[in-house]
Amino acid sequence: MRTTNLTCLSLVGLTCTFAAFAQTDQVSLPPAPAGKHWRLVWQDEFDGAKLDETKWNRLGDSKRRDGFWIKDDAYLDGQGHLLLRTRKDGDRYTCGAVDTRGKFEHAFGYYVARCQMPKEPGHWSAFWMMCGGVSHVGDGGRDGTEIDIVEMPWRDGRLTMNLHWDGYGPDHQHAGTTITNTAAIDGFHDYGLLWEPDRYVFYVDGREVWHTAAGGVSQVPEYLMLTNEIGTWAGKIQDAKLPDYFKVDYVRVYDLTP
Ligand SMILES: [Ca+2]
Repeated sequence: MRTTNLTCLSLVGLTCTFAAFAQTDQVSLPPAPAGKHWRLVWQDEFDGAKLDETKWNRLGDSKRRDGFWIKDDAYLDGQGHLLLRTRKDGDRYTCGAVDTRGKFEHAFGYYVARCQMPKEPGHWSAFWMMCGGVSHVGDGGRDGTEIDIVEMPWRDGRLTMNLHWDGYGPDHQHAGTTITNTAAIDGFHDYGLLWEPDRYVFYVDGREVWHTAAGGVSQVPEYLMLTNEIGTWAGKIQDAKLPDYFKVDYVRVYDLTP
């Protein structure tokens, strides 16, 4: 984000406030259907010194997989980013997570987060959506689907996008894909979801990587989640040089309007 702002400043000499607004318009969005256009309906640029808790809940302090979600591990760096930190705290490993449950819940539209993934093994980052209906068995995923816009448990450029519905017990249903994008190992990248009433389309840096109608497509509002989690899916946390960070530059949500 800072790079973009500097570019805007150097090119047109405008204020930071205007540069940030101009950047909002520079997000690459999926093509809008004829007669419609995208409207920004919710965003957090993570500017300022403190996380806006009118938008986000910091999760914890609670056990989560092989570690703990700790509120103090979710904070702003003062340079326009949300940091979800993973660290060793005595004998335990802790990390940060936030969601918008009860604060922003939405169905359909385009959702994008610009993220820099962690480097070290044993923990993974995700940008995803969730609702209570995920646990309802029956009606496929129409009554709620866990939508994993991106998860990166590996450090070789593999990314995975997943859907889960009808609970997490014997009736659990799943669809997913794994892609390789070695560019994702370094720097910030955009992870997007176009959620239409009859399909989902997943994007990395504005490029479609998967589309599906698995589960019949959720028809209910869902909240956003940005999480880091500790577990062996991502390798051995004991081998990690900590602290390590999942950085998020912004989250933006767009709706189609006439
Ligand atoms: Ca269901």
